[in-house]
Amino acid sequence: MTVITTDSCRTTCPYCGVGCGVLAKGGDTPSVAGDQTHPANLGRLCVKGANLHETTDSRDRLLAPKVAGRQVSWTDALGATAEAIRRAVAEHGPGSVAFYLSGQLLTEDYYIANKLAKGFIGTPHVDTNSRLCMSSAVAAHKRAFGADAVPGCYEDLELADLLVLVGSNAAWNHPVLYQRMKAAARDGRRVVVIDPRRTATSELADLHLLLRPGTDTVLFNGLLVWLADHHGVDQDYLDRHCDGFDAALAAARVAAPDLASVASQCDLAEADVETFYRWYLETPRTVTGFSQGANQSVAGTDKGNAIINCHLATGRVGRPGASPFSLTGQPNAMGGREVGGLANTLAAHMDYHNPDDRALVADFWGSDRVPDGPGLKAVDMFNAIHRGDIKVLWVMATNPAVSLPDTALVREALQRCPTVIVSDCMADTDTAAFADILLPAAGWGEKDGTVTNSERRISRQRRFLPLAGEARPDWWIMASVARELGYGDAFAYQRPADIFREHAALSAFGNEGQRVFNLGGLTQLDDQAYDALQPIQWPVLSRDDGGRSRLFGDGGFCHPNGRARLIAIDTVLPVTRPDEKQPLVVNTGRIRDQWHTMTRTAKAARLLQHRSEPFIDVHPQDLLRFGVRDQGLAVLDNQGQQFVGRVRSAEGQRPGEVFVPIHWSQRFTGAGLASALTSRVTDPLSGQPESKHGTASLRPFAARWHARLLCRQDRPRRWRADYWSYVPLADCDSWWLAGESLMDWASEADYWLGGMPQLVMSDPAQGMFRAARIVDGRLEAMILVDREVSRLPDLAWLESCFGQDTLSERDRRALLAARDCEGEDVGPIVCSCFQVGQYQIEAAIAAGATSVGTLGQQLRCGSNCGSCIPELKALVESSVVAAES
Ligand SMILES: Nc1nc2c(c(=O)[nH]1)N[C@H]1C(S)=C(S)[C@@H](COP(=O)(O)OP(=O)(O)OC[C@H]3O[C@@H](n4cnc5c(=O)[nH]c(N)nc54)[C@H](O)[C@@H]3O)O[C@H]1N2
Ligand SMILES: Nc1nc2c(c(=O)[nH]1)N[C@H]1C(S)=C(S)[C@@H](COP(=O)(O)OP(=O)(O)OC[C@H]3O[C@@H](n4cnc5c(=O)[nH]c(N)nc54)[C@H](O)[C@@H]3O)O[C@H]1N2
Ligand code: SF4
Ligand SMILES: [Mo]
Repeated sequence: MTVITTDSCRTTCPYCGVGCGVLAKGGDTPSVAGDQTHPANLGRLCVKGANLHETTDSRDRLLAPKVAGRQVSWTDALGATAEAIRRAVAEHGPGSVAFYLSGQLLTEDYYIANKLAKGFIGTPHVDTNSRLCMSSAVAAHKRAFGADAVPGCYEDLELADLLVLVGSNAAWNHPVLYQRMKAAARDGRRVVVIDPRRTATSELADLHLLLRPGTDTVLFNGLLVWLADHHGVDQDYLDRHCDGFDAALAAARVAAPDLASVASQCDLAEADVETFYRWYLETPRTVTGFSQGANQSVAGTDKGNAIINCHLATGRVGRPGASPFSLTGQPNAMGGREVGGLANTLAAHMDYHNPDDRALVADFWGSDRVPDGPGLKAVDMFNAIHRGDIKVLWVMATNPAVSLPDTALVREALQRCPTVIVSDCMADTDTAAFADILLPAAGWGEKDGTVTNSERRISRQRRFLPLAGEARPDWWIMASVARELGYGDAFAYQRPADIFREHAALSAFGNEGQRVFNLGGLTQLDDQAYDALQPIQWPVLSRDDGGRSRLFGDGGFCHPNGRARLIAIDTVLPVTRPDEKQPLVVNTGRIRDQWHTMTRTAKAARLLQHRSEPFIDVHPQDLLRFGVRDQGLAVLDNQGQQFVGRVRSAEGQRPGEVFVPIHWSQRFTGAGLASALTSRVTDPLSGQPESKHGTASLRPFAARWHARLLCRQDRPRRWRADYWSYVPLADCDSWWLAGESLMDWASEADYWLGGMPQLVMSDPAQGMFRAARIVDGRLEAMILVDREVSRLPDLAWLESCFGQDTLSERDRRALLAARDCEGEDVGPIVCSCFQVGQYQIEAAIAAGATSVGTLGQQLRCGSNCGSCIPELKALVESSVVAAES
């Protein structure tokens, strides 16, 4: 969409693990476009990537360090940070200091955090939000292959004749990779989606297995049994490369003896299970992609191994179009795993349980403080903080008050912790509210380093913007604190390239081939070569090594005997189970246009058009059962922790199960935290929480009134209302509001509008009230109240009135009608790129557009990033159904 001139910078998108290459330009009008030379995306970007330039201004940024709420100099902030750490170590030992890191740090930042904590402060308590994300996949890889290595690459998802997606809504969460999967459609290629709800990804499915949540191991154990009973096992491959097949099969026969048992345990039709098994049996080129529906479970590691077992039994590992494939979430989830960001690993894929590894790392760092054993995993770390065992917590590039399960306890822990240090690029996050020391981090475009994507590909993120305010790169902040603590010699880095070379050298140090993660060929990069580094897949063993797209194609696994292991899997079902008081299962996950806790994506107004409020997807049967209405508000309650959201009638849900988004924090809404509904239950091996399986009761929110409020951008964010949800727009701020008791609007209006209104319209019989405040001819604030939410107008036109310095007389007259009488109401925006609304699309369909392609030609919708194509398709299909019935 944006024309990029030659002076643009080649960098990488900071959102998902696809790791798309971006051409970015700074200056007065920043712009972005897809990098056609990057092998991950070949020029494509999804809607989040395409709107990156709208997130780089300084609004809402943390621009200076703060201690105890007061702005201070960097010297003081670094001093206070070092002093808190020094005191905790002296009084309570190094184990009283904890680091909670993130897969959104660059590898260089991550390396420094790990070196400072484990190597010099001497605390093992370094964990990361990857614990909530990929730790089950990590544990499964290690059990099966002996190392945390993804055997395949993106091309395999295209080459596969059978693509199985387990617990992945790739259409929304790995959109560019999904476009590649989709473009690979051909005769004979099949896709199976395994997910307890229908998603945008179902569009691609030849078969969708809407299984009972948490029963994936039964399904894959059943597959192993079926393969064994139908001559589907590659005995030669097993003999040459694998251990553990007999025990795995024996366990599978107990857990999933036959089709009937699998179908009943997973709540699937026997014929569908058989179809899936038959396709798997028949198709040598099979790839199984798995993501959070597998990982975020008390049996997350087992799910991964149950999937990998079937690939090992059929010899489908690391071969073109045949591999298990873990879809990683964050842009640098993989880099974090490489530097040892997880509490149970050391660094460069070395482990505590191997005494040689510990000695090697200590030797390389020249440190005698490397801890003896693993530290606390995220959920246990916050339990320890709550108990008072941790005195200093340093949170970096993650928002645990929102993303960890059981948010009430997490917030209490943050409250109790004597010193909380938060490094973030944004000022007002739910976690920052608990910070004693706030450190402003450089954001995307301002920082420089490397990230590793889902297919082990290392890419450069490059700087193309000046630092905002006093923000500094995370590595600089930590290296400066290290110097304050007296470790200057070990942290004398001048630039990220220095750190990268050291990280690469550690990966090769004492590595005689036993560690597959090896960047030996990159240890000699000079600064210029680092700047020019092209995307490359590890391992990279020598200077002229171009990297490796696949691993283990001919065996050569990383267990000491060089063989892979099949794992015996028993059935472990979700621990949090519905009962009479909390009869609904709560599934949680992502939406297309937002990134996690919205700190950055909500800055791009168009990314809030697709879903502007927290919502609850409810099956139509459950609407009746719980007395809630489509588009009405409802309350999910988990032992007093509540989630209030807009109900959406969803045929694609299984009855008895609801879905809520994870994105809304207390900064954006009064009570819309998914983590209020999930518990601290974790997988015993990986420590990953069961975030996909909470329980709750559901009741209608008895709204007596609904409202939209619009204000210029200098008003408070949070309101005195039973329900409020903040929706930043391009030219003003706005809110959804609702209340359970009636209001006297005439006397309340000045509270909402920040002063007395000049225009008022009121119809008490209809429960309607509208008022606008205009100062010196400029629209300042406006409120629109109605008894029925469906009667509230679309805000597009009103928003444009905030863009004017002086309202025209015509617009002033139309204000209370809330629409330009001559303009068109386009309906809810479906295509964010070209701002095409649902009514426009429906009108085009009614006028004869019968395909997504035609809609694209007529309205342009779906013709840029393609993220809305599943919805366009659904609109076309629903009109066909309507016409037929
Ligand atoms: N737009 C957007 N994209 C993102 C992100 C984002 O915030 N926004 N975040 C990124 C990150 S960090 C991650 S980790 C990835 C996550 O990517 P995904 O894993 O695709 O994301 P989720 O929506 O969390 O969950 C995927 C699916 O798991 C299903 N599921 C729930 N329970 C089960 C079960 O028991 N079995 C099975 N088979 N499926 C189940 C859910 O219904 C859901 O559709 O997305 C990345 N991409
Ligand atoms: N119920 C439920 N809970 C979940 C999940 C789920 O599916 N269901 N998914 C889990 C998963 S997979 C994940 S990955 C987590 C994600 O959850 P979080 O990591 O908590 O979410 P983010 O909003 O990505 O937090 C990143 C923070 O870092 C800041 N930031 C951005 N760039 C930088 C930088 O360069 N430096 C610094 N210092 N800060 C920066 C951002 O402003 C933001 O505050 O949530 C997990 N929680
Ligand atoms: S697919 Fe992921 S990496 Fe690519 S542009 Fe979208 S969010 Fe960024
Ligand atoms: Mo994640």
